[in-house]
Amino acid sequence: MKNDAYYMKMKLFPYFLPIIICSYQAISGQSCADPQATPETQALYKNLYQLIGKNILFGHQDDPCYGVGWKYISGRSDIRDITGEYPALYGFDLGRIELGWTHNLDSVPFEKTRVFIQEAYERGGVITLSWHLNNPLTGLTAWDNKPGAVASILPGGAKNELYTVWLDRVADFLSGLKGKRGESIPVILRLFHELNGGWFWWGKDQCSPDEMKQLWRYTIHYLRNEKNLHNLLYAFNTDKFNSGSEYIERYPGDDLIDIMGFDIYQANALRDNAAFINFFSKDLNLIDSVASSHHKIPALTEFGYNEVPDSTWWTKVFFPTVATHQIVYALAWRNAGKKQSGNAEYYVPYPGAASAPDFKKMSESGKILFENGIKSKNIYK
Ligand code: BMA
Repeated sequence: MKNDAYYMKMKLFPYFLPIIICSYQAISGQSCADPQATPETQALYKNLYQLIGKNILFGHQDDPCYGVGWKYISGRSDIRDITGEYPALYGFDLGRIELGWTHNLDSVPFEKTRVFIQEAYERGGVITLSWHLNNPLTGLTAWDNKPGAVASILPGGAKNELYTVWLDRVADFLSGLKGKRGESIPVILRLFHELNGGWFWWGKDQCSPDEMKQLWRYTIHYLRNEKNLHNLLYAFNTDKFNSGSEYIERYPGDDLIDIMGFDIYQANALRDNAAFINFFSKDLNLIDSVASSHHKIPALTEFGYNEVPDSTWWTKVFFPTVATHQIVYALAWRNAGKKQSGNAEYYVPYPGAASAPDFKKMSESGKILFENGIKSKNIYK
């Protein structure tokens, strides 16, 4: 028999419902780390979270800027030339914005980046930004890996003031990203990438795990609270890694991070398809479980096989490996084309490239999303 207490509970249920839903969202990872995130940013997070295990957004660095054999041709994109569609995700880099330069380390003008971001957003695409910032201690490039730079920009350090000026310049750019209704365009900010490697000044041999965590906390706190930026999701990403404990060693905390990813390239010791698949699968398994235990979104934040010398690489190596995992996006690195050194650098095919037909075939799988697929997801609503 149902007693009075039962009926009382049923009466109060509607009042408790919002509390129940909010706690469920926090536990299930359905809300992003910034409690003040703009509605579009929250929607992006929630919708990406829903895609876990279902779809993978295909991304490309600098996609509308240039490709193999062309630069700044309106409407052009190597991905679009092959598939008829732009990618679903667009990567750009802020390196040198900190110096007040008008163009980045790869000569892309920031004014063009801003316009490309707006156009990508209007097409329903997702934007991620990396930042190859110079070494604040020496003034040399991001690859100047002498130790001490991280410590120098923390509060109390000799370069802390300089670093805040650099963050102000980043914040100016980010706050200028507006959609047609004047809303801020959401951006996935991928800071201090490949931090378990030793090649950048923020790398593992250049600072302690604690210093790195402090830098993350300081940076996000500054952008969120001092600069009032609430259109950002933050991506934490290592290079390829050997274990869950290596991955998490420099992770700053669930209250700061939204996306957990890693970068991997088919090169050097992993040049062979079998060796690459083996390592790649192992890291995908690890990222699946680490992201799921932290209720975060898993991603492949950079990948590539330079010049894609295997004509069936997309359907025989890349697709079967990623398709059985949880990552929601995969960002192929830039199609720099022929460089002055005579070497070429490109990670997605262009018309006439050996792997172009195979890439087109993969694009028709339905699992990997490009422009049309992402548009239909209404990711900002
Ligand atoms: C590297 C190469 C460089 C480039 C840098 C930053 O991997 O593509 O040519 O300057 O990324 O984009």
